[in-house]
Amino acid sequence: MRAFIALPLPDALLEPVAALQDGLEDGRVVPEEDLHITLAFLGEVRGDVIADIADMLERIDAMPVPITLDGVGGFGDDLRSLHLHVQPAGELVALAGKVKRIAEMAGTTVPRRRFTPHVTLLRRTPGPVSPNLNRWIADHAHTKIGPEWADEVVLYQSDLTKSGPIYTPLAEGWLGA
Ligand code: 2AM
Repeated sequence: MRAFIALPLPDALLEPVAALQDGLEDGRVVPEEDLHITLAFLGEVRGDVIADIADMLERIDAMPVPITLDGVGGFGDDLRSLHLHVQPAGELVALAGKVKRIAEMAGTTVPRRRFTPHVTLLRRTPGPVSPNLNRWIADHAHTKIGPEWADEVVLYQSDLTKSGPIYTPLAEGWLGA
């Protein structure tokens, strides 16, 4: 199955982020319950490996991490997704490293990529950006919300469908527990 490990967006950030998304059109807005910060994207993972990751994640020994949303960004020259940047606080970067090591201990190979923490807000068909969306981006370029504490790390299954990805939580670990 396709899987990743992420922090669900802390409750205190859900309302302000959903309010920001209200002004977004020109694409598929990520539903509030799916908002997250990916710590490690795993790709295709075997069921027995998933079980080992779940087991280790449920026993993770780490402290809550501060989440500050800071500015707007996008992926792709033709903007296939729009996101809020997350400040790469030392605690967050360290947690991403720890989670990656858990996945590797269980036998996955986590793609070697720079960790660029973000919260995807909108996915769209790549192509020209409408004036409305350009205005939204300009208006929100200096958005800063937080810090709020994230205290839950979740292993998700991701199924890609025509109407967007479906995320199913498979296991969770509590930070600071
Ligand atoms: P995105 O939101 O920027 O698309 C589930 O797909 C999660 O894993 C999403 O947060 C997605 O980021 C991220 N993701 C998908 N493919 C990825 C890849 N190849 N490398 C890193 N992260 C990826």
